[in-house]
Amino acid sequence: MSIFNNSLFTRGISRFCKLYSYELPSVKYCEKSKLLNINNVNKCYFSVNAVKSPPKSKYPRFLMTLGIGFGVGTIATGLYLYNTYRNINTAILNTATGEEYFLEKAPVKHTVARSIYNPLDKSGFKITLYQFQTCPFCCKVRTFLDYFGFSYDIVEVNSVTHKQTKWTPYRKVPFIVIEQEGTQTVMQLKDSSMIISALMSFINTKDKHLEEIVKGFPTVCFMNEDGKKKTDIMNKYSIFYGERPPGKSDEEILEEKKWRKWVDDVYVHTLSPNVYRTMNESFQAFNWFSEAGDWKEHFKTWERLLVIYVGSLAMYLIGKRLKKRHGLKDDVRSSFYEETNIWLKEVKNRGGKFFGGDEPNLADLGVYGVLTAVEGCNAFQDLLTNTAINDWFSDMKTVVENHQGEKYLNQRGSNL
Ligand SMILES: N[C@@H](CCC(=O)N[C@@H](CS)C(=O)NCC(=O)O)C(=O)O
Repeated sequence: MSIFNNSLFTRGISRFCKLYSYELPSVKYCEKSKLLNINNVNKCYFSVNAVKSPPKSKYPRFLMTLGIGFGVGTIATGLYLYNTYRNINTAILNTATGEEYFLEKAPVKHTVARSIYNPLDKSGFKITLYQFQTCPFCCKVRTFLDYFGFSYDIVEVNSVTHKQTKWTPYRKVPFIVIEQEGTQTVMQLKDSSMIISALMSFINTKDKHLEEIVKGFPTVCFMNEDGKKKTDIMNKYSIFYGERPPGKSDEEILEEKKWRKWVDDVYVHTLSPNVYRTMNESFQAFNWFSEAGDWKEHFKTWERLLVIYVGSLAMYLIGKRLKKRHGLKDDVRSSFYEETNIWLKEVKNRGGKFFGGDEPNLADLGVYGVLTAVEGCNAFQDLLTNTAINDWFSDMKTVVENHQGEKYLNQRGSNL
């Protein structure tokens, strides 16, 4: 996106300069009397060769360049100030009603990288997950879908060309497209936590259709502390329980929500600086991503190599910035272990196998999901050696891979 913007910007500037280096000299070469004569102005403009050129001097060119620089600077500053002023003074009117999740028609079909089918899924949904195989947010959504036994197709998005997502203005993954068997309804659910909350609410409420549920998650616009407009999704960590007793105390509901948010706001940010800690580890991680994501299958060779080489260098550098931004220690591994231990202590305090008790809840699925994104990296091997995560992690793997939550989806039945 930024490359595209930069090239547009550069093209704009070069056109601007071309325009002026042509027009300004043509005016300059005109005799004063001709310039004053309205009838002669056009003639003068379009017949540069007909007018005798005065001897060239470097100073007017220098002054002209200075003038252009000054003009461009003034315009840029003006636009910046205008934008800042507009941001601060434009009232934010949130009219979102959840209608933004509905598409007029199903998007063009792209190659399905993998299909997961579970005969116990009676929802009638045809779900397509658009993802990067090793993006932690995508791994979180896959973990949720697998645990509850949803059937779904996977479209692997090309992270260089984004060819598969050109039809939508949403610039991130994961998102899912849901078509409903026997109806024209097509929905696009965006953001990993919103997707999980909406589908969990669907499982929990027999009397509500997904079409109504998504309206409880409107996308809202707000201003952050720096005066920048941002968007977020309301209630994205909230689950609707309908009339069915949730079988959980209020405290458990709040704790689950709090730790799901911790996964997105804290835990996930310990991953990148660890995975891309050194140039070597970064390169090794990208090679693993290529293997796990079957990039040979989905990308052209040059695209795959470009992503591996440029990506590993870029992420190594970005990893350093992320370390600062998210307040990780210089020894990034120790931050990774510390946060993991905080989580394991919470699990232990609850006394069960999982944070959710005998069965995992959405916080368990969140932590496990994002960790699977780095399972093949050195950082994860170090985590296994230096913390006691192994037991919880392998218990989670068993329940997710065996779709142990499928009974809940099966009991919920069809959306219709
Ligand atoms: N809050 C979003 C974050 C998603 C996100 O940041 N995805 C990254 C990939 S891990 C992305 O799509 N970045 C844009 C890009 O790579 O083009 C979610 O939970 O789904």
